Amino acid sequence: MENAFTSPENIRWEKILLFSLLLLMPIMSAVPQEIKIIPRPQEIFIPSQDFVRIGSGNYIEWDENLENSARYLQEYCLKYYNLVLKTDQNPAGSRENTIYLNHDKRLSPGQYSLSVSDKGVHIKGSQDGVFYGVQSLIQLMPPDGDFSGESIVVPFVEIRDEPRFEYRGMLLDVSRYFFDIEFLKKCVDFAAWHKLNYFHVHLTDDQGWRIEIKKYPELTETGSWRNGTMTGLWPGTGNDSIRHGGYYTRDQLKELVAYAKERHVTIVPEIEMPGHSLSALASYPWLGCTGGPYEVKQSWGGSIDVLCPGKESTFEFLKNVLDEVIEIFPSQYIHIGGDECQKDRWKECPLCQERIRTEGLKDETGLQSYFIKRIEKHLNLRDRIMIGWDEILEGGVAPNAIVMSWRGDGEKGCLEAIRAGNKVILSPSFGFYLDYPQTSFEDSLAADWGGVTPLHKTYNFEPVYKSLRPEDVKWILGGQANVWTEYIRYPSKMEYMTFPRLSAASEVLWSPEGSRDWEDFKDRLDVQYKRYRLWGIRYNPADPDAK
Ligand code: TNX
Repeated sequence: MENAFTSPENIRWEKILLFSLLLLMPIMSAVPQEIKIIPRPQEIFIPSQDFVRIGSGNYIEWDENLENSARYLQEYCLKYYNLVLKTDQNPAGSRENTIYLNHDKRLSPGQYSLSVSDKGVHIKGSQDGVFYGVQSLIQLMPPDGDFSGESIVVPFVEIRDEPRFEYRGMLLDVSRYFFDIEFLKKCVDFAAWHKLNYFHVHLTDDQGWRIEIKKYPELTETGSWRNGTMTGLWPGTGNDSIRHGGYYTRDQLKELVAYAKERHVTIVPEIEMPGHSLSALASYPWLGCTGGPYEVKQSWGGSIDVLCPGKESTFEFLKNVLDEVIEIFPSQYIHIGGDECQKDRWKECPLCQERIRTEGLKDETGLQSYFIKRIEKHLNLRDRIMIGWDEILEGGVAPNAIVMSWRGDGEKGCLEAIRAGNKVILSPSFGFYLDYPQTSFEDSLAADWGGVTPLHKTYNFEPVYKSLRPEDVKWILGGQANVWTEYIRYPSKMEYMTFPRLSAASEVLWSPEGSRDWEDFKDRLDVQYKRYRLWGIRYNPADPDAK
C-alpha cells in the first residue's frame, strides 16, 4: 500500500540520503577523535590534524623486557576493536603503521614519551613508563569501540608525561561483602586504565575473613561465613537471615597477583588488627580477652571484642598468618589495619593489664602502640614495610611505618606522621571515600556516615596541604580512593559508586597540580563515559555539577 511515506518520490530521496551517508562513512571513521585523556598528561602538543591508521596485520615492535606491554596492547586491540596486531622483538625498520615500544634510559621510572606521527607510534620510557604510554595510546583510540577489525585511526600527537605521586591506589573492602576473584581482576583493570599502581584489598574484618591460611583452617571454615546481614542504614532495620560468605584460595590470590603484575599494579593485602578482628576471634576464641564465644558480625560498626595483646599466643598467631600472607603477596607493603580498636576489654583483662605493667606502658593506648610496634618489627625482619591507618600514631608510632591518613580531610594525621618522621598516604574520608553517596538525591542505600561526596569534592582534593612546609612534601607518598562495602552488595553497585569518582581521583594523584581544571575535566569526562561503556563499566551518570 502506498502512502505519503512510501511514495516513489520519498523512496528516491531515501536512497540518495542513504547513498550519501555510505559515501561519508569512511571519511567519518577516518576522523580521529579529540585528544581527551584521563588522567591528564603533563604536556600535550598537537602538531597537525593528521593521523596514523593502525589495522590488522600491523606490528607492535618491542625492546627487551617490554614484551609484557606489547602483549597487553595486542590483547586490548583484539578485545575492543577486533584488530589482529602482530608483535615482534626484532626491528624490521621498514614496516608501515607500526607501534614501537622502546627503552629510554634518560627517562625516570614512570615517565614516558608518546609520539604519533608519520613515522608511526613511538612509546618510550622504563618498563612502567612504557605501560603508562600504552594506557595513553589506548585513550587516543576510538572510545566507541569498533569491531570491524579493519583499522582504527590514532591522531598525531606528542606527549610527555610522568606521575605526580609514586603511590596511587584504590581499596576494595571484600570483608563486608565478598566479591569473586574475577571481579577483583576487573578492579585491577580499573586501576591500570587510570594509571593507578596499587590495589589495596581489605581482606579481613569483623564481618568476614577472606584469605586461606593453611595453618589456621578455621579462619575460612568459620570466619568467612556469617548467618545474616543487617538491613537498612546503620543502626539497621532488621536482618536478612541469609548466610553470606566466601574466601580466596592461595592459588586464586597468586593468580590475582600475577594478573596485576602484568598491568603494573601491586596488590597490597590488609590483615586487620587488633580491632576489626571478630571473624578471627569467632574462628579461634583464644585470640580474644574473654575467650568467647564469638560470632562473625552481622551488623556494621565496630566490635567491643578485639585481639588480646596480653597473650603471647596472639602474637604467635599473627606472625604465622603474616608469614603466609608474605608468601602469597610480593608487595613491599603489607597493611595491618590498626584503626578503630575499642579498648574496653583490655581494661578488664588481667593479662593485658599485666602486659601494661611489665612493659612499663602508660595505658591501653600504649598497649595498642606496643602491639603495632611488635608487628612492624616482624614485618621488617621479613623485609616488608608496614602500612597502618592513622590510629597507629596514637601512643607512639612504629618507627618505619607508613601512615594511611583517613580521618577527616587527612591533614591532622598527615602532619603528625611527618613530624614523627613517617611517610604518609592520604585517603581522606572527606573526598576519597567512594562508599559515600555521589549526590544528595542519591536513592540507593549508601553509607551516610560521611555525608555526600560529589565528584568535584574528589576532584578538588589537594594532598599537599597548605600547612605543609616545602621540606615536608617529600614525605607524602601519594593517595588512595577507598571503596568500603557495607552498602555495596554487588559489583554493579561497586562500579556505580566508584565511577566517575575514581577517574577524578586518578587525576589528583597523577597529573601536575597546576593542570587541574574542573571545566576541562568535565569536558574530557564525556569521552571517558564512552570508554566506561566500551570497557563494560557501570557508572553514575549524574550531572558532574550535581551537589
Ligand atoms: C571507617 S576507614 C572505617 C571502615 C568503614 C568505613 C566506612 C577505616 C580505617 N575504617 O571500617 O568501612 O569507615 O566508610
